[in-house]
Amino acid sequence: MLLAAVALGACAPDKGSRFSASGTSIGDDVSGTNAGGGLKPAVVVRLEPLTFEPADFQVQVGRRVVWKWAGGVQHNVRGGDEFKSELKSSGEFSHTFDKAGTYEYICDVHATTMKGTVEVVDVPTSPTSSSSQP
Ligand SMILES: [Cu+2]
Repeated sequence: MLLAAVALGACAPDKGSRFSASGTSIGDDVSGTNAGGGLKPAVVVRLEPLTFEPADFQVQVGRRVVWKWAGGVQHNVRGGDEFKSELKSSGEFSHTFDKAGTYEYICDVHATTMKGTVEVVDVPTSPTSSSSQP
């Protein structure tokens, strides 16, 4: 009994710390939280005069994407019914993707050249990491 408890006790924290050392940001985002407001964006997309850079990319569920106006040209960012920014020529807009899926977005002003796709993927969660914490 005692031996088993000691062995477990010695083993669990070690495992836990190795886990968090290798995947800190991922674990925090997913299990932690409600809103993730203070987190760094996972991706920053620049709005160049006629394109999004990068236009197509992948993020994990719960991560925030920021669009930054770079060229002094009026643009907006609209992803169907999911998110929509104002029409403006500077500043930024951000959106946090809470569900996995593929989200196409465009700039309404330059819809022929400014379009992209965000692929939101589930984060693999390790079954033991949350329950092994004291
Ligand atoms: Cu535009």
